[in-house]
Amino acid sequence: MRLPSLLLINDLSGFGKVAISASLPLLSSCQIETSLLPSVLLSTHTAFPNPYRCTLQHDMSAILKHWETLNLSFDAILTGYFNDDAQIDYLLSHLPKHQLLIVDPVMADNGHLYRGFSNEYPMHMARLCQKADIIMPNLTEACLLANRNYLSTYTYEDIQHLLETLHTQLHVDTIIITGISFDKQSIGAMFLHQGECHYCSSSYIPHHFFGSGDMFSALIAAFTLHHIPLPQGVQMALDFIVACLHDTCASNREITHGIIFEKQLHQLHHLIKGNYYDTK
Ligand code: PXL
Repeated sequence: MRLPSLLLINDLSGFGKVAISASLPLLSSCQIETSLLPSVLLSTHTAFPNPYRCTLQHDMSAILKHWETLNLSFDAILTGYFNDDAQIDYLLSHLPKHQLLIVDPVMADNGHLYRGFSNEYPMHMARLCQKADIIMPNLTEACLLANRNYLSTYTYEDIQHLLETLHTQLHVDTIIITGISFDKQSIGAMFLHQGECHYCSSSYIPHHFFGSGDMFSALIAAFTLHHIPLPQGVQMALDFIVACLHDTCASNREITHGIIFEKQLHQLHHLIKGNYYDTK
């Protein structure tokens, strides 16, 4: 019995629990055998002032070169945060063998590109998305990928139209837009999958939680690899994250220090083991 294998390409932020440090514990708890290709080394995520930052572009090419000699392949590759345009371009032509490419186009939030990215970065990210089977932008990233202005207010039909535009422009089968809220109490994800639009939501907790998107993409990747139907997987991912956000708020420590997911990891073990574990 083989566990599903996944290559996680994301940054390594020492403090603040984003990217690899938010995704890896979840993937392991979901019984996904995870390999790592770090894109950037940072002291903290970029919401802290002046983080130490070291691009691992040179290391990345050396690692991929070595892996070529081992003829490695993965059931899925999940990508997140990159250093710059050039790193995306490099990966586009050097991705190891895989069945499924899942892209979380981490680059922006609340209508703004993250610090340090060029104005051309979304165009490079769009090229990577064109190769993907699943993409999961937040609303800001979805607007940037579609090359349109940020939607500060929207209706269900606006998001449906945005999903269809992205589907036509990028030729991606499954598009999940996160951070969608139609009322004050709930927030969730709207997605286009097998030609149909769906919306799933959970309680809205009014704070900005760094790493929540990384947790979401890790869970969707894991649930997909375990053949859990997407509408069910999206709801499970949202509910799991909300439970972690409650733990984080209850702890009374700084929210920028990261989401407290540790207390809930056992839930993932039960979700996978109890219901959906693929024994092929
Ligand atoms: O969670 C997304 C993310 C990943 N990596 C770095 C970040 C952020 C969000 O701020 O700063 C370095």
